[in-house]
Amino acid sequence: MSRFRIPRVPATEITPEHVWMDRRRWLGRAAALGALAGAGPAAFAARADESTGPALEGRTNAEFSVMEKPTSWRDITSYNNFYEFGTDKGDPRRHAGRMVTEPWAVAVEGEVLKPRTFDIDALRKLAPMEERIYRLRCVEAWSMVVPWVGYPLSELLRQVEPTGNARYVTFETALQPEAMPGVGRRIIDWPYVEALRMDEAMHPLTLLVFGLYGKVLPNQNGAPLRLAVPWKYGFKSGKSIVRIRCVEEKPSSSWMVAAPTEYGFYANVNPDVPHPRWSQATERRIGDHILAPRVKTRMFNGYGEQVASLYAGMDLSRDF
Ligand SMILES: Nc1nc2c(c(=O)[nH]1)N[C@H]1C(S)=C(S)[C@@H](COP(=O)(O)O)O[C@H]1N2
Ligand SMILES: [Mo]
Repeated sequence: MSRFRIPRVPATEITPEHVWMDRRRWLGRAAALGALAGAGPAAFAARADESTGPALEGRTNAEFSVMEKPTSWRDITSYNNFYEFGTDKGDPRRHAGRMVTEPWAVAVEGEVLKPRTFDIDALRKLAPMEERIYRLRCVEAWSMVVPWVGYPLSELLRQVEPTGNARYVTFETALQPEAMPGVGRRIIDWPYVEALRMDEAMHPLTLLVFGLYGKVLPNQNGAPLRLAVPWKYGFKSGKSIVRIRCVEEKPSSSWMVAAPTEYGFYANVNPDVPHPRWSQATERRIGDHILAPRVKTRMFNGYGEQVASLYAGMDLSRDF
């Protein structure tokens, strides 16, 4: 394959900031070289990997970003879950290009004083541009470190002024059957819906994400906007969101409806509470050598200091 590849270093290695910055510059050069690499399907694929949208630059958020080496662009954009496009990890990259992301609007409604439909450009400009890169861990049975570009969801919610009855927030994602080969299969009840408790939704680590690696999000990662909730399992972070609703009653999510004994409302990363069909005590770092030892998963994915207080007094084996 003539497609460029980011050199792989063990992901467990802690990389100092300046090395990471150098690597980003290198990435930019590699992308430019890839674009010059000439004709042929491989060259086309390399360009398809890079978002065609405008750059989304920003500075790294020092408060929340981790120092671990980010997963490569290639791995972040080719090993995905986005069941609307199929259940294989490679399906989203193969098929998501057909999703129409322009124009795009997001309705923010329900128990709010000022319901409003936001155009995607208005949303991109809603919050200050400073410190918008959040390099965060995300975990499932596998894990990555992703340099997301976005801002806290609370910035958007504040604009619509949730009422005192707003105790939960639901996120409904796009349904474009003509572009989504996966929705013909009733694996889950489309559209994909997820939800958070209001205090979780207002937490500064709950991000509305528009880009990664300084680029507009590729479709397979949830263009044009998605959630990132780094202390929860990946499925809580809905991709390609079209509706955000503040509600009073505890909502169900697509996964809770599909398999209630397997997926709870909270889905906090918790090495001590196994999924009914597998242990969640360890994770495989995407990009690590296939024989590299699995990494111990940390409570709240390592964000306990920031979020544990949200769950004080709760039994997390029952409220899983
Ligand atoms: N709309 C939608 N959002 C979704 C999903 C999906 O199937 N559809 N999958 C979820 C799951 S199971 C995971 S693990 C993450 C994966 O995000 P990533 O591919 O960017 O790593 O997206 C979540 N958001
Ligand atoms: Mo997932």
